Amino acid sequence: MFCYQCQEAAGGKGCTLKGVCGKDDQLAGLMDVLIYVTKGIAVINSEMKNCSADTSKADHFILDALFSTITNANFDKEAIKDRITKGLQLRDELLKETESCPVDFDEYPQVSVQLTPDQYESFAPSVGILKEENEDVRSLKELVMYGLKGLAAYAHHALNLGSEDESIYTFMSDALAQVSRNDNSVDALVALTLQTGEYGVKGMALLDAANTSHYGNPEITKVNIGVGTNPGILISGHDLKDIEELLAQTDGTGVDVYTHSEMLPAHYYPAFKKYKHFVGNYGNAWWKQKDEFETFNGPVLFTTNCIVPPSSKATYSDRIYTTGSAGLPGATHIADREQGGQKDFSVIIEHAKKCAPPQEIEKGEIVGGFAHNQVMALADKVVDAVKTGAIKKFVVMAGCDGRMSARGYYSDFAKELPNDTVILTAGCAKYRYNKLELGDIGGIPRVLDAGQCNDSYSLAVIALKLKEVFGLEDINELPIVYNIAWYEQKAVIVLLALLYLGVKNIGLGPTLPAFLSPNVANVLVNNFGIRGISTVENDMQNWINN
Ligand code: FS2
Ligand code: SF4
Repeated sequence: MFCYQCQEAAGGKGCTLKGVCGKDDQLAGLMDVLIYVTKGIAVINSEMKNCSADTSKADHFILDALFSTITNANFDKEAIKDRITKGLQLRDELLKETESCPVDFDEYPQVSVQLTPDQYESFAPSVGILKEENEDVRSLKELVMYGLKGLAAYAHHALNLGSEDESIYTFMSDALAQVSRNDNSVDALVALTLQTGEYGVKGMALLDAANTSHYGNPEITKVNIGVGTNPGILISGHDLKDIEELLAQTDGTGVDVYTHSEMLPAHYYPAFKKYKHFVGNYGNAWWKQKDEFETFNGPVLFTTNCIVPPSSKATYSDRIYTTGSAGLPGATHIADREQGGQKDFSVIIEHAKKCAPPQEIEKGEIVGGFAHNQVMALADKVVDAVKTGAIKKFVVMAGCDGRMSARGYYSDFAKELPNDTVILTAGCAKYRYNKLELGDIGGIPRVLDAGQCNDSYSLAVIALKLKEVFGLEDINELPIVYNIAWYEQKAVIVLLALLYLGVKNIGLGPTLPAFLSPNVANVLVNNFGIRGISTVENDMQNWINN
């Protein structure tokens, strides 16, 4: 196997024997085959769109296939094999349809590959990413692929809420087709990378509109981090449609619902506040789940990543459920909703009723809900604070958390920031500082949490609005410093989106991506000022106190 798509890539280079995430050689190979088959579908789909055909089945397949290969989303080999089989069937159906719209696919072996399930694993070594020999071309192709995976995740959540944007689907198929070719120049791939960022902005805007039109605009909310006395279900991941249905189905059952990790921002939406049994948030970022699921006592539902495969000694393995693109061997998978219907969470609810209530691991409240609409409602206060000098700088510390000890940097950085700075955050990165007592500036909390990683879009909207209010020409003239933590591929699309919006000098850590070749890293450094982190002391001096 060779995989270097996330921040934990072994030795800062790539996982070769087994993934640090827990993905083994067989699963990594199956995912390579799924990506290969998906590229074949995208090549055909890209052409079919020119023939005004109905491409929705292929569009939706592509979203799920890419999403299921994101780090920590799906560890279930059978589920990945099943997707390959369905992908090959879909590819054949699409090829039949092209008879009315003849196209030549000769240069794409992804379109003609013939495989039976017993051949999937042995075929994998012939389609791994190292098959692309040119290091820079490989780097750019994978940068685009990881951006597309992140975009697929966000478009998938929007689709679950009935929101779609044909231009995003067209771009995804075209981009997958482009990276499937052997004749790409570095310049063409650099252009494609920036275009991926453009569609990243569109994808996050689509999801933002879908979320807010269904559930209202996030508003300032205090979230309980203690526990109640009823048994509970812990819901993790990012999918708001899933939590909507779970909250409705648990209402009046005597089972409470708690959010975990990236689901915390569900509390900020007005639509979910009516539920008395929506008790609070349990635990911290994803990587602490091995301890926190033990003490939660009840079932855990993963709607997306980040799953950590339980160890053989874990007592909670039989309490894990997955749904959507998420998967874990041994866990019960909740089937997709039929069109117009709901998912059926009754098996989890019945399981919860037999469990003890969660054990308290902390007490108190955290505050969040500072997405663009809420921050704009406070705009006068914020602008005044900037004008009077009460706020000197905003520091965007969005992105992901992870288990690497070097990430202690982010807690220390937040603690060391001067009292006239405000942290703008989104994503699970926030758990490094959202429980610190950082106080407020004239009533504005010093940590403003916009929501999930996709709500980084909100931070961009806020920046663009501030640029307008202050009458600036360039977003980079704002007193905003970017110190972003990344882990998986959704952070890649967020980064590409920020680059597309013209944001320069982004600090990226705790390590730069292994998939950036030295030359590609140089392009990012020279054109966008991307910079790695060093020590808290140095970065404070160079980025904040300069
Ligand atoms: Fe955190 Fe994991 Fe949000 Fe990522 S819970 S690293 O999926 O997308 O952020
Ligand atoms: Fe390694 Fe990350 Fe790939 Fe897992 S997803 S195999 S940790 S690079």
